[in-house]
Amino acid sequence: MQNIYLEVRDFILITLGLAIYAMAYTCFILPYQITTGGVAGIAAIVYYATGIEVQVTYLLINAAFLIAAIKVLGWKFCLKTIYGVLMLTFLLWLFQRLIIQDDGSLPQVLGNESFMACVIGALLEGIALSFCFLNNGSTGGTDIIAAIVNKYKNMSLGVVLMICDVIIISSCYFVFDDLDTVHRVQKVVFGFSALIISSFTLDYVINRQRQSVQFMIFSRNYSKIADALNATGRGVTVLNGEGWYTKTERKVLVCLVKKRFSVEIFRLIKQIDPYAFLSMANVQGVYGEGFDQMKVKKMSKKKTIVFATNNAHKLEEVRAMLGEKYDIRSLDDIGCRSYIPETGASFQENALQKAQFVKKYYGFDCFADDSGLEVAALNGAPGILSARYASEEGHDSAANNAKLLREMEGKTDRRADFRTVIAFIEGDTTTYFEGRVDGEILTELHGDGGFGYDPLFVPEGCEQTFAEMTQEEKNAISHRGRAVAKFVEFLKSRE
Ligand code: ITT
Repeated sequence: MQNIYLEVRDFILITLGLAIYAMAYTCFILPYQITTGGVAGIAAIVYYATGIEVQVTYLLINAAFLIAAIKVLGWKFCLKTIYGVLMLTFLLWLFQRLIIQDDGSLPQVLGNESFMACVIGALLEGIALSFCFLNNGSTGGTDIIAAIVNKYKNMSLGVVLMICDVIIISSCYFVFDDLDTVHRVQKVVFGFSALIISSFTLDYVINRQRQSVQFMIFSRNYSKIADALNATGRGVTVLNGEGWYTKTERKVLVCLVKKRFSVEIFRLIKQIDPYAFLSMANVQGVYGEGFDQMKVKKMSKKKTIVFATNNAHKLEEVRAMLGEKYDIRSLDDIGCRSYIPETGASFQENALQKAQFVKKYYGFDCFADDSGLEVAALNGAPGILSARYASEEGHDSAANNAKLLREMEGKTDRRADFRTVIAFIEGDTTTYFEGRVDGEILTELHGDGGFGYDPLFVPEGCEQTFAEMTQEEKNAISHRGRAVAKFVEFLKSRE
């Protein structure tokens, strides 16, 4: 019931705001050929140039915006905007019918006082728009674009909209070709004046309505006052204090309310304790439940983590998986060109050795992986020797693949797996993450993507080798992809 009442109240106040807007626009803006910003400004320009009534252009442009908005945001979200657009279209039509003269022109109610018309029109527009916005309404236009963009991106449209307004208002210079340059410039100046006045009025009214105050209440009857404030739905905090002169314990109530409710608070306190001591201070902003939402973006400073690898392919794969949130630096990026020994007896030991090296000599939090191919028919070879399978210098993929094909000649059991172990050192703590993918070794090379043994390895359930897949396809199922996914989960769980 309360909700219905609030909705009906919103609609009534929005309608009132729209009526003031339509009246200001028809009586003070249009007859003096002033161009404001936004869709109303475009509609005005079309009207001055062609005589097409403003509500027609206004409705057509907004209908196009609304169709997009309904698709993206849904009906419910757009209901008040649809109402705003349709009602304003109707009211613009109505007010023009009410004052239109026999020759079809709109009367200049303030005679030759064009600038006065500009000031009054813009002031009333600002007040009217604040009525709409304060009651969750909208007049469509750029609000719709802002709502759509906001859904996907946390960006401020302010600058874009301001540029649009500047273009719209400036373009009225070209419409009045029967006027001399001075008068055309005057129209542009009036347009900007109107925009500035209405924006300032809008901000002023909205901020005044949102202005909050902080009461600090010192009273022996503090508990009764706190209960009474709570009973009106307001939050109260009790602070412990000490009266320095009397050396007695005092309780201080702190209560934040909208400024417009301050008289109500005074009354309530006076009824309970007429001798209460209290202060009221304007506060710049109040954020939290029942008040505004903080509109700052979270600091998005990326955390730097070093990936201890010399393998550019691996670096690229991992950056594709983690890069958005973390600044993944390579050994090259931190100036580490030393040979990092890998002398462990397992993937885990080797990964740890590499990560420890970076942590010890460069101080960065760091992760390293050790991966390799384990072929069942070769008793798990090449395993930790995967890079150096064909030669001691290592990393000769062609030679490694050729050797693997030779070793596998005539073997019917072609099962193999890739394994990755990641060691992550953060401060003093080391954590391991493991990933594995099973598959088969082919009898010939397929594909030229990926690296290492990719052209010979077909993962289980797939028909292509890793070398025939895109990087995303490989990352989604690969040993490293799986280990990194666990690593990402771990990083996320601590955010
Ligand atoms: P870093 O030690 O500098 O990180 P690396 O190339 O030696 O680079 P690994 O020790 O993790 O990397 O891997 C050893 C070898 O295993 C690697 O050179 C490849 O031949 C093979 N390998 C690892 N991951 C692979 C993958 O995703 N696809 C194909 N081959 C891979």
